[in-house]
Amino acid sequence: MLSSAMLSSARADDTAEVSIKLFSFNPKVLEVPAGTTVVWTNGDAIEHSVTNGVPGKPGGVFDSGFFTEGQKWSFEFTEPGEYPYFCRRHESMTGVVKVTAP
Ligand SMILES: [Cu+2]
Repeated sequence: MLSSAMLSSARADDTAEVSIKLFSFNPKVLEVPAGTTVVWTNGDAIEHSVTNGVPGKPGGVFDSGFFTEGQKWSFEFTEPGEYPYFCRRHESMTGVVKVTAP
């Protein structure tokens, strides 16, 4: 049985989703408030990565490593700012997470 305290602590807006399909991140530009966990889901039958920075110049904030079809990887963004990212294996694949003040 759910108590009212449990209900009030459940925050459905704490996560945001990015799908990876046909060698692209969707949405390519995602804006979220600080404290949001972003979940990437790979819908391609090939490995991709979600790597902070720009191709050839990783930023070092996050790097998923390679993950494949049906797998998910998530990262919680706690600091406002702009976080570009790319796939290490397919450098035409780029995206941005824009984190605003909560
Ligand atoms: Cu890739």
